[in-house]
Amino acid sequence: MTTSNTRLAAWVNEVAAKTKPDRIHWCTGSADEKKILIEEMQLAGSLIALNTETHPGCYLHRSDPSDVARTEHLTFVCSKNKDDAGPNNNWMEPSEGHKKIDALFAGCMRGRTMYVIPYCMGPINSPLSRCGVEITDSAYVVLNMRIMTRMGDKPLARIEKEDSFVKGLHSTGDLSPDRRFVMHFPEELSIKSIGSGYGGNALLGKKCHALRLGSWQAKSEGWLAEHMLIVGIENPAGKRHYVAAAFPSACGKTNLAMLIPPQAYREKGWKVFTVGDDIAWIHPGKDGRLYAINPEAGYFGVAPGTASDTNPTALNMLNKDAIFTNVAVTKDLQPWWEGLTKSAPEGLTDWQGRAWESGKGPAAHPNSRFTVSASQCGSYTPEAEASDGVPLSAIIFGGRRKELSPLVVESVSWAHGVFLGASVASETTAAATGAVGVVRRDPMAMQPFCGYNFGDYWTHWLSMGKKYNNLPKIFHVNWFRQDKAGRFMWPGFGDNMRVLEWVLARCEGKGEAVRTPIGFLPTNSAINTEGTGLTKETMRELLAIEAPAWKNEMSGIQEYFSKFGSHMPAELGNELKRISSELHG
Ligand code: OXD
Ligand code: MN
Repeated sequence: MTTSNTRLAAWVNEVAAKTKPDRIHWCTGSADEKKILIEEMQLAGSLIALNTETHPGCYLHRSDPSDVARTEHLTFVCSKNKDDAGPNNNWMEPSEGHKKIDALFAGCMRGRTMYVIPYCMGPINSPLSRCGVEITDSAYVVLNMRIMTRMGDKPLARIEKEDSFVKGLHSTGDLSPDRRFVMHFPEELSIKSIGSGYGGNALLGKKCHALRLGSWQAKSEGWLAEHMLIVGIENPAGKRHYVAAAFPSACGKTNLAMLIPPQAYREKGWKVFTVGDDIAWIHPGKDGRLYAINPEAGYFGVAPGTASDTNPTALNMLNKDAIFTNVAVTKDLQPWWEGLTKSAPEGLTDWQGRAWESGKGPAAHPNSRFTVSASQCGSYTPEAEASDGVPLSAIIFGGRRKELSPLVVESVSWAHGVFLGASVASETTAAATGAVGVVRRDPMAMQPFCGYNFGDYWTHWLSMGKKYNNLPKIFHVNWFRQDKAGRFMWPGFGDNMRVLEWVLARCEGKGEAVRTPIGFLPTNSAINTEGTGLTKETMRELLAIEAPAWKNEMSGIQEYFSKFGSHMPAELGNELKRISSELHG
């Protein structure tokens, strides 16, 4: 197969001339293609079939041990002006970026197959969706893109019709971190990534296209590309609300997207529907509301901690046709990870293929993953295919913070909501290389993903408040508060429904709240804690505002904002001043 699109054909030829593959395969997305790729990978030892009785169609892939997470320090935005990338991105001048990375691509596919993957981010017929083509030498990438995007013949036909696509060039290279780069050229709508086979670095439709280039395009076209799950919640009266929520990587987006309400809520008729677990493309509608689509078609979720009590919906969708990366396996080849069962079964093989021994580190890598089609999710809703997206009632920002940040707070205005998003801070996780558990600023959970200057990004967010009059309400939540003994104070998971109930009540003009300097907080009895065993004292603590600690936080935010100099929108400075003065008052 080839293509009638001359730009695409020319680019594929140009890449082949540079990388020198032995053969070129245009991916169609067919079932036969999948079967052949799996067989080839099994022969090469890069895919291991799991237990066919308990996990039919499931496979394990083990990465190079130095290639198990996103590498933010090797990720660049190569815009013409450094200022456009902003202090939140690593920057390289575009011609220097091309030169550096092209030297690594020279001849890198010798002896390998070059796969050409046409893909579509978003429902195939939606005007809000965007297409791309990823060229890669990794069959693992092809199999994952097949699940995570609409891939093959249909996107190619759309590309040929529209003559518009993002160019993504990827090679695993020699997998050395010393020769690894992920570069974005936003003005050219192109991506080049070499030296890693890891999801966020290698499945270019996801973070590189849908977030970094997506956010750049969204700014110039008047929409938002966000690191957000999308969930539908139906109340007992049958009214369905959609909520988009941004949390940093590995902070429970998949769990919230697939939440199962507590039994008493289910009995009353509350229902939850999953639209997406990681990325939302949000467009203003004619009615002044914001509408979200999930550009992805599958989940690339964190395995550890996924269990029958934390996320039974996720666990149930992993019993067939899933790819597991860097998990452990049991004696009879079932996937296993920390948290799956109360204790580790005998005879585990760890994520590096070694016999596992207790006390010698985790059996599954802390950032081990599953890849599975969204349609296998028990709470999947066909609304995920709606071409205009789903209307948002609320936007929630959240971080992982042991202290300070209350369970939930509602913004007093759109500008204050943008401030709440811009001031998100969170403890780092294993989703990126580097230290874990360190508090860092992660505005809108987009620190690793915003493809341009955060100052301009916040200005763009603020502009929505000036243009549209039916916008969702904005909230901030923190599920991760700990007591002095280091125990989580809030039960989380399904019980987060209790907070969402208050959030949705507020969206309907109900729900009791008190105005504080940092926003509207639920009154002490506004959140239903029946059946949780939570004491009044714990709830009081979860909703308390400690003025000295908050003043300190405001100084930290001010210092952070000052990095963005003249790009910093005045409105956020005004919010900061207002809150600081109310805290002093
Ligand atoms: C992800 C991430 O893989 O955020 O979604 O790292
Ligand atoms: Mn993510």
